[in-house]
Parts: sequence; structure tokens; C-alpha cells
Amino acid sequence: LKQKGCVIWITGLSGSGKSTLACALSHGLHARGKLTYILDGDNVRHGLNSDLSFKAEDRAENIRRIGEVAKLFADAGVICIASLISPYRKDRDACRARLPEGDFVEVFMDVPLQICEARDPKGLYKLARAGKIKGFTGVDDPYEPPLNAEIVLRQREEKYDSPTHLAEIVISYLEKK
Ligand code: GGZ
Repeated sequence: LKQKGCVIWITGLSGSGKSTLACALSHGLHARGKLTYILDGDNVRHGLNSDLSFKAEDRAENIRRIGEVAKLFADAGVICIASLISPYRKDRDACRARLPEGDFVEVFMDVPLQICEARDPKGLYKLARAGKIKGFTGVDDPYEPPLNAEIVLRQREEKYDSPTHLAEIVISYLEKK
């Protein structure tokens, strides 16, 4: 296997495009002959992390476990793509600290709440606004944006960059490193 493992950590609000980017990134890397694995918060919460809720300490544990599993993949030489809200800076930084310098690439989906809420792909913001989901990130639960992410994908406009284009930004960063 001629590749070095690393962790690409995608953080951002619900509906900011984390899973879509993870998928496009994985495809783009496969096309270049790279082995990848996606750890998606929403999916992992159905299995390994099915015992965890969305209160702060459980989110911290969700992030810690995904960070540890991602590290195992990276150790095995895989490019591990972790996509989860991971709203707390200290939890993300703890994952970063578990990896060798440079092996944790934080990608911030910098999409304003209003845009995520307008997209509302699963109707969860609507439920949160109606008080049917309590502690929803961005509505009545915090999100702490990264201060020093390796990559910030800023989406402000009506016209969105395609997932493929966003994936290429991440891939060219990886190629430079
Ligand atoms: C945030 C929630 C919540 C609450 C359910 N807050 O957009 P989705 O639906 O498909 O992905 C979200 C997912 C968040 O799980 P993570 O593991 O990424 O979160 S964290 O990193 O904070 O542990 C959302 C759905 O679960 N969801 N309830 N209260 N998102």
C-alpha cells in the first residue's frame, strides 16, 4: 500500500454538507488510487455509538470514539474521513492531539445557520424550532467554529460550489502536503 494514512475531520452544522463532501472526497481519492474510509456521525450513532445522546458529554464521547477509530484507520494507512457536527472545540482539539503533527486535517464547513436551516434536508430544524427536538445544534445548542482549521470551505452565496469542486480543494491541499 503506497499511501500514508491521515484523518480528514469535517466539522459544521447539520445541513452544512459534511456527508456530501465526505462522499465526493472519497470518490475523488479513489479515482487517484487512494484507500479511504468514511466515519459519519449520523451512521456511527446507529452502531458503535448507539448508546449516546446529544447532550454535551455524550457528544464529547461520540467525538472521542470516532477520533480513536479514525486514528486506527490512519495507523493502518487509510485516509479516514470523519464527518460529524463535533460542535465543541476542545473535543476536536483532543482528537487532533492524539495524532502526529500534520495527520489531522480539519475542514470547516463554514455555512451560516440561515442557509443550513433553509436547506433543512431532513426537516430537523423545523422540528427543533417547533420544540419537538431539544438541544439541536445551532438552534438551542452551541456550535464553536474552529479557529485554526486547515481548510475553511466558506459558502455564503445563493450559488453553491459543487461537492466535486469542494472535494478538489481538499485533495489539492493533501497533494501539497
Ligand atoms: C444536532 C442532531 C440532533 C441534535 C439529531 N443536534 O444532519 P443530520 O441530522 O443527518 O446529522 C445530524 C446528526 C448529528 O450527529 P453527530 O454525531 O454528527 O453530532 S455530534 O458530533 O454533535 O455528536 C442530525 C442528527 O444527528 N441530530 N438530533 N440534537 N444534530
